[in-house]
Amino acid sequence: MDNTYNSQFPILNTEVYNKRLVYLDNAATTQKPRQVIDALINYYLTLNSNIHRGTHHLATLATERYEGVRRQVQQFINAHSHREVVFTRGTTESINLVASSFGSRLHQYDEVILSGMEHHSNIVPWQLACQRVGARIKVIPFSDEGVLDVRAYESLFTKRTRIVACNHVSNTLGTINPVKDIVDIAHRHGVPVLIDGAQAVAHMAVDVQQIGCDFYCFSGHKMYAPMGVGVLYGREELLSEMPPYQGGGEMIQDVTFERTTYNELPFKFEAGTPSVGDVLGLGAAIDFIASQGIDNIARHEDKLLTYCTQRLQEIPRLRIYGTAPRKAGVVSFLVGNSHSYDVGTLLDKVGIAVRTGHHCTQPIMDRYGIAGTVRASFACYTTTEDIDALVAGLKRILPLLDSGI
Ligand code: C6P
Repeated sequence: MDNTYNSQFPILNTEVYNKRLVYLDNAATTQKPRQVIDALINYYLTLNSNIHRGTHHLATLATERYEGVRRQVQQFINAHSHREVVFTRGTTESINLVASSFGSRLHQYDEVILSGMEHHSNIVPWQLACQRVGARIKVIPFSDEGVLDVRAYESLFTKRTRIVACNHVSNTLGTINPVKDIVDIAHRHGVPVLIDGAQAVAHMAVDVQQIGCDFYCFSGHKMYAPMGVGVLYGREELLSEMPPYQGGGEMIQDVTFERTTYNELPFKFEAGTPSVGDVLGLGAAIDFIASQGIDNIARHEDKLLTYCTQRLQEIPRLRIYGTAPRKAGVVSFLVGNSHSYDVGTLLDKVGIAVRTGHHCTQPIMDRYGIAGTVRASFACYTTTEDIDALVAGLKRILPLLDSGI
């Protein structure tokens, strides 16, 4: 991996406050390569039309391309069928779809198991579903290092457990969770599992059949694609049984004022005009990842993680949150008693973009008794120079932090 990326990712040449931008906020969103931006522009320049509806040339072409990306996604995550790939607006919508549709089966006293390190997107939709019927949420605890307690997890199952939802990679701690084990244990109890893969798909090979999960959710914008598109993978058998999430155009077969029958999968879950251009951008992003090789990206980011973790030891009173043995390229930390926001604001002044705060994971913050962390997160174009810049930046701002500014 080298800085030829600067020509592929035009935004990486940006200067902030007359300094080279060091972009270390990739868990929030990755930057977009030129081929993704081109796919989006070309769609609006040459293809723009509504899909599945028209018989005209443009509509037919756009439909073919859109459905082509569905098959690309199918291959990308090794789904059994393209009918198992539903386009959504992002991870949040994918999880809400399942919590609302599959969640309509929940009854009073039923139980949903969530890990203690979930993003709010994988907590609140389940709370809403549980609150509607008087079901309840049980939480898998995790250690100080940020490792899920699998034994405690096993002990949470009862006859009333209806679903397990857990992330593949924690956006705050970086932990790579043992998703296959989580699924195997749940399946032994006859319980389906949703995996939130928002922080995984751009960083490691994902094979939904190998994991064995029932649902897998991710966002395009965290994998070099445009914002506004995401994916819900669902096992065909489950998706077939589930009621629609939203009603509207294209999700129907026949409509009268008395009753409606629904379209086949996956269209039953894609009501209304989709973000066609963004979906084509997602296809270009999958091509981009394939051109780099997902295993090369994973190796590169793993080296960066080791390097970053080592170099951060040079900063006095710096504590890393999340030290699991299996981690992705996410490093959360605090320096002394400084507020994460102060560190992030000062780093910004030297050109370094990190995220600060609770990262939409307040229960993790409560677990450690802190308000937030500073988070550096990597992508394929991140370099050791970027990490050197982070360390140099931290050294530079330390006196300001010490003086309480
Ligand atoms: N995490 C972060 O800075 P959406 O917003 O729908 O694309 O993704 C939601 C989401 C769900 N699960 C996980 C594990 C996530 O990390 C995110 C998004 C961003 O960490 C923005 S809060």
